[in-house]
Amino acid sequence: MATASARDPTALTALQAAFRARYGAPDPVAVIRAPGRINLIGEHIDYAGLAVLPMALQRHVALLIRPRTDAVVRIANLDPEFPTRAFAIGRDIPPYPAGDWGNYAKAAVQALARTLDPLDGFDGVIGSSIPIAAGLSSSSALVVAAARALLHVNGAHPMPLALAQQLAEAERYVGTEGGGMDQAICLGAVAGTASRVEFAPLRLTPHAVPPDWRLVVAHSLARAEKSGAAQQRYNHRTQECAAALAAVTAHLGLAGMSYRELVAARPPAELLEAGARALDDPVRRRYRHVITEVDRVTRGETAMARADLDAFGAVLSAAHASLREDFEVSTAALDELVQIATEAGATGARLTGAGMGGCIVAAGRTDTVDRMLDELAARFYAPRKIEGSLDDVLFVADPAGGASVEPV
Ligand code: NG1
Repeated sequence: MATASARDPTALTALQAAFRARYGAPDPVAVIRAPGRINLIGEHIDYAGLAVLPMALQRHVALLIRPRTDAVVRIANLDPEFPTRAFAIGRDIPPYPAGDWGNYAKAAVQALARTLDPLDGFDGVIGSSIPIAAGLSSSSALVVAAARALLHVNGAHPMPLALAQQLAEAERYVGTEGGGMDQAICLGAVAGTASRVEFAPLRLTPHAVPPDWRLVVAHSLARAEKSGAAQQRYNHRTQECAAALAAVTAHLGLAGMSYRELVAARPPAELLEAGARALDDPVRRRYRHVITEVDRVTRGETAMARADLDAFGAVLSAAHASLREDFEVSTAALDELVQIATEAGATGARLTGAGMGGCIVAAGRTDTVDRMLDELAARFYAPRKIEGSLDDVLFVADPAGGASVEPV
């Protein structure tokens, strides 16, 4: 994973200097790096147990650590927005108030303490290059980094996919009824690829991202905080999808089936017809998004395997329309970004992650990417005020590998 400029908060030198200033001797022993991700296709269906196609990012969380000899975890954050957090390891850790960043570390630590008790803690300094609350999975990267840190100082080495499954459960500590995509790709990604992620049992199948494809990430400048209204809206969508499943399976005489069993049992046209009969609006549209997104995941994967960027882009754009009209998780700014990217030569674009703010991903090629970046900069960002640099909100995604631990 690259650690670029001097102001990069994931650069080892920046973390080491902060560590020394904060804690003094002895020196830290290891750095954990956990990537963010873009989801290429398969949005709002992981929590229905349906397959998705995310890709890990070069943007990541870096956590520099040294072991402690007691059961305390202490983490200082290079970002002054997030004050230092210290707490005792235990099987029932009381959470900080909703929205506190320390809850993501507590989520990981509590889950591991329930299976690996007793554990020693660590002192850590954390930095992140993942835009926060942007649909790029900064939260799961933090959960994964805290977990890998605790495991490292205690000499435990679980298999990545078993850990991913455990951490998907663990992250619900913060109140989000999330699926398991983010933890899976953060731990299981292979550099240069996107992965089809399947659930129960968790399985990752990497697909090479064609080398001339360029995936542009553009931030709408609105945070989708999962601690307030966005969390309620997200959880409400998961409940709507569950209610749709119950009604449609009952209507078809297939009560008790999961979404995965249902889509294997009946063709999409029949499932859509059943939804139209059994459901009322807006649950009918939520369900229609889920059923049509399953087909888009298959088409997206096929397009990637054939290096057919036009077909891939068409899938992204169709997914955005579905997320906007049927799932209702887009915003005016996300729609504008999609429109600008498409007019600037992207073969397709869509919001990525949970939506309601956050980012889009737009598909282009080596010969179109500069125009996409230029037009997004001129038409979307130039008229607005950006905190930090343009590169923080507009960048090309490199397909990165999964979380790592390196001695320092
Ligand atoms: P974001 O908000 O992009 O980090 C969330 C969920 C995913 C998935 C997507 C929507 C968590 C940790 N992540 O991701 O599991 O459901 O929304 O596809 O809850």
